[in-house]
Amino acid sequence: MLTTVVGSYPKPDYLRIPDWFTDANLAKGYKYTPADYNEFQRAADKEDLEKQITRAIREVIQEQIDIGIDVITDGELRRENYIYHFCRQLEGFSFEELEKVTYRNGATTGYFPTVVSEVRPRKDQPIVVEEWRASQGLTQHPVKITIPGPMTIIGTTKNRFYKDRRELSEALVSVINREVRALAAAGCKYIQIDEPVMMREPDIAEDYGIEHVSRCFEGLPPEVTKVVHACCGYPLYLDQEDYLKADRSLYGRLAGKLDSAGFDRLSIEDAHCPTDLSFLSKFSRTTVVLGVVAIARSRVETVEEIRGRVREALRFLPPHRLVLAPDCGLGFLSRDVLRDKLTNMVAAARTFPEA
Ligand code: MET
Repeated sequence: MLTTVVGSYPKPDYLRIPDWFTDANLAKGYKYTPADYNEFQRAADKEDLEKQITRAIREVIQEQIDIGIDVITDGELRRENYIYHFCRQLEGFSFEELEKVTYRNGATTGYFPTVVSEVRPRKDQPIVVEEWRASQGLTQHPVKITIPGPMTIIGTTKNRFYKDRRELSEALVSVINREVRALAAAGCKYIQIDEPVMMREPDIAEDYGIEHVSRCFEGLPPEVTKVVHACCGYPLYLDQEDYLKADRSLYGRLAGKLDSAGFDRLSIEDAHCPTDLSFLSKFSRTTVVLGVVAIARSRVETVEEIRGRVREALRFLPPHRLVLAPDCGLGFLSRDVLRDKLTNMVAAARTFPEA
């Protein structure tokens, strides 16, 4: 059975890019905002930073290969987070005019970048293609790239320009689709759109959100694997148990629409809070990437425990349509813990023969 990761890795100590995981880990006192990153960007020695990024990416790529992960990423190591890194490179988003926002029923406050003019690529340049090419240049192993989806971008920014969120979503679809086509033309074989906000806004997901994600992938050749990631949300720090996850029963509600949207793989979480997996039988064509290790809990899942969840999933899905992964990005975990978790995940996967 195949394995993959969802994207992010913790940054090593020598790579001092501020991100919301560092915040989460060091935190309690220091609050990450995009403004901190603005400062960092202004002060950074770009050449030095690029060398550190390359070193760090080389290390995480090698680590995933050594562990035996089939579809690897570059750990998103050059990114402050999986959303803003993309938006910063677009015209239309302001990272200087931030707006204070309270969300998740008042549980979280953040400073959101604002949309202040038409959203389009700056200087007509692709955004993540160079980033992917640099990472892919370090290995023969295919590297998956991740891009935030329209609902997720809208969920962590403030629209001050477009008439409504649907119009902004349309603009984002066309930017993302250009990007996705450019990645395919450059030879990228695994493209993942991160769209966890679908799980927080199921009505919009059903109305047009899922359709917009499928339009982001329009025009791709069949050899490119289209992945959508939809977890139930990051906490603020490791081992936080009381955070407000999206409702997992929504997987069942959205399954039919997601299954007919044309995605090759749908990445969902299960490890943090295992529930009834019978909704998996609603997927008749999509491969499910099942989260079998929790990313915000330091306890390492055993091989037997993971095998148990896989056996349960196999009651509802054939083995060739099941891939194992962590619930989400790995940025909260220490390198030792995440290595142990991924090693157990791969060991469990190898006990299930491919169909
Ligand atoms: N690719 C992103 C990551 O690995 C997905 C985040 S979804 C909350 O962090």
